[in-house]
Amino acid sequence: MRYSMATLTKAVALTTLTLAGSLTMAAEKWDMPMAYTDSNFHTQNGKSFAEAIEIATQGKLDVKVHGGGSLFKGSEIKRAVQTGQAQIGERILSSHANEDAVFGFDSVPFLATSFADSEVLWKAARPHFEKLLDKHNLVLLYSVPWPPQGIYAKKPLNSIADMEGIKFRSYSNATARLAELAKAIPVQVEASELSQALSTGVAESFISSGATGYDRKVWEQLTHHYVVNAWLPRNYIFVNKQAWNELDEASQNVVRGISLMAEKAGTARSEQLTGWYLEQLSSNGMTVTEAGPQLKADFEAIGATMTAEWLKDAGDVGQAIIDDYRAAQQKLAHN
Ligand code: PCA
Repeated sequence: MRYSMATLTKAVALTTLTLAGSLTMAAEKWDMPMAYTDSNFHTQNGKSFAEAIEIATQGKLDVKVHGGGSLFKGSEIKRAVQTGQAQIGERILSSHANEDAVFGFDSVPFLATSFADSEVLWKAARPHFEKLLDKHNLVLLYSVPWPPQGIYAKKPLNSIADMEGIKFRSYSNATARLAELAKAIPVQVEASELSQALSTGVAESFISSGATGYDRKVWEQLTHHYVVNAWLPRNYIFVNKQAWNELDEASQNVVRGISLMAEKAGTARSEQLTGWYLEQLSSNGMTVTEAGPQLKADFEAIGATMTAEWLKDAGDVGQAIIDDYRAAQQKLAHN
């Protein structure tokens, strides 16, 4: 993990410097709906973020986290923040790819399969993504990746042919498309409703991280997890533009500084927990293994189709993100 103390120190300094200014503002309350369960690492990180803001502003900005889709369901959070029903929120970015394909830049199969590459891709995408969010009346604060995505099933999968006809839970356009290309049947289910969907037979397989397998104790219904490292989807934290503009500059700087720290800390936590989650799946009785050669080759073929489709749908902005990502990778390789 490239984790720069200097960046953190800069953020702390920025926060401290602006603290005095923030003390004069009127008390402000922000509701922060989050989609994933209270114990999930994203939600924990969001809670630390909210606490840090409260401390740094001495209670002048009070951010109240509502985890597990308790205030707004995952699928409603973005709209709630866009329309000002909530001031700030968190959601998985690729679930909005049905509004604009650019939201799916993190789910292009096998484009960025490690934390290091995910970081490079994020840096390349961020300026383009901020412009897109602006059109949706949102201001970006930070983003944290989930661990890499692998396949869960209740039988061994040796090739994609073994997925034909199975009910495959999706959480985004990309995951639904993957199901279709594998001749499985896509069913959209929120992470918070996954256990129920698995136990009632609404879904019997899905693609996700070890984090969600662990959070939802999927070993109660499923038997296999195949490590595929298809992509690292991101959650992002966004603020309603008006709510943001109503904050004085000093408080905006406090929030920006803490966002920087939350992104670093959340990303480090995600990476740190990746292996641990897989160990938990395994110690609870699941077979956790690398996808075999045929299954891997089949996923790569599906990935190539999905990449071509995404590039077409995401247009010039999508292409610019990929070009900037490739250029950044090349620069890193030459350093
Ligand atoms: N967990 C979330 C999104 C990606 C992930 O790893 C889910 O399965 O809904």
